[in-house]
Amino acid sequence: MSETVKLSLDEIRDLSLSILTKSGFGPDHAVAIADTLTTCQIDDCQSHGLFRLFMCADTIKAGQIDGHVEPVLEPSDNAVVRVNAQGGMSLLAFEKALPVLIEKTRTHGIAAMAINRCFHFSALWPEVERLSSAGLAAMAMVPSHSWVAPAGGTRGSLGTNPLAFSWPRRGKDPFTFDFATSAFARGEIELYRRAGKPLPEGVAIDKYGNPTTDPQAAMDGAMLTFGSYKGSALSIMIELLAGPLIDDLTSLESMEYADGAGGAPYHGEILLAFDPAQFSGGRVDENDARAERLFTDITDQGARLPSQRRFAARARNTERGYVEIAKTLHGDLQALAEQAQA
Ligand code: NDP
Ligand code: PYC
Repeated sequence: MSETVKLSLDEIRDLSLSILTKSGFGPDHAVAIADTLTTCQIDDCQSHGLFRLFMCADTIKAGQIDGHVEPVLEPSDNAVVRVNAQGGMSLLAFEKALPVLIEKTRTHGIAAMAINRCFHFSALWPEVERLSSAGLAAMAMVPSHSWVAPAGGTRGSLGTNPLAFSWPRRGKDPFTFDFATSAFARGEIELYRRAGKPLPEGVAIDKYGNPTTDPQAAMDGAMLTFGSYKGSALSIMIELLAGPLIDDLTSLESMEYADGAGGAPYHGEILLAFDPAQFSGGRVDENDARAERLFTDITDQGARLPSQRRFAARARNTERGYVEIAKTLHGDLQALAEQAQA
């Protein structure tokens, strides 16, 4: 980052709350969103921290979202928790359904949460880490807009479709990963465009199907999946599990629904949770130790576990009591706060 501005942890949350409420989100949604953005910014997740306030404000401006609507939990006597966001942001729906998912996972050993009819803009690791901090292993998946070409294709059919996983570790940070199945997240490409930096090779094609490193040409053309046909197949799986399986939209359908309006995509999300106590054949401690042996074997080679950078950022930023964000981003956020008020 070139020039930076220091914001205290309270300032991150206050700035988020102020922009969200002035933009038109009711207090419950504003708090759920501001808490997630603050959590992400403390971990130095630049593409899904404060930067995402622009997407939140654009979503309200596009006129499709209800900033005040209450999510509705559907009654269920099996291991599936369904929560209907009713056209609001996903995060409040997640908060409402989380205790039920934890309870059902402890009852059945495995349970799922389907969030339906939601606008979605956020990173998934804060959600799977809420489950791993309750001692459960968890996965989350979500489609987005059809910005991403399938392997061998020339136009967007798939979303950037993140996959997140978290595994609880006693007395330690969990093993967590969370990544887009596109080579780059859309938010990352937007950050490259803002910084005037070229993309690496292999991230996108332009609207004529030619490889490009120009972020704007990439956004006008199509993004590529990571790992060629492997990332492409994972991305299709996410479309299916977080789309038709749960009676919600694919990224193609989300793009059609938006009909050119800006803001966050509109679709569903699926989370799966596993209770190790019920899968471990009464040998939770031994099996935990075997998982730890694997982590040690990895780190002993000098390889790092995913999320180590994030946990280090969290420890550093929490200890010193502030985060650093780009001065240009801070200026743009202040302008957004003023516009939202006008
Ligand atoms: P990154 O490529 O930044 O990171 C992906 C994961 O890989 C992280 O867990 C990261 O850990 C880990 N990692 C990175 N480098 C290494 C390494 N050398 N060794 C081991 N692990 C490593 O993620 P993306 O840009 O793809 O995604 C960023 C965020 O965007 C995610 O949180 C995702 O949920 C969100 N997103 C949301 C979408 C939505 O529709 N809501 C769509 C797409 C993305 P670490 O953080 O410690 O570096
Ligand atoms: O970064 O790809 C992305 C993204 C899409 C929706 C929210 N973030």
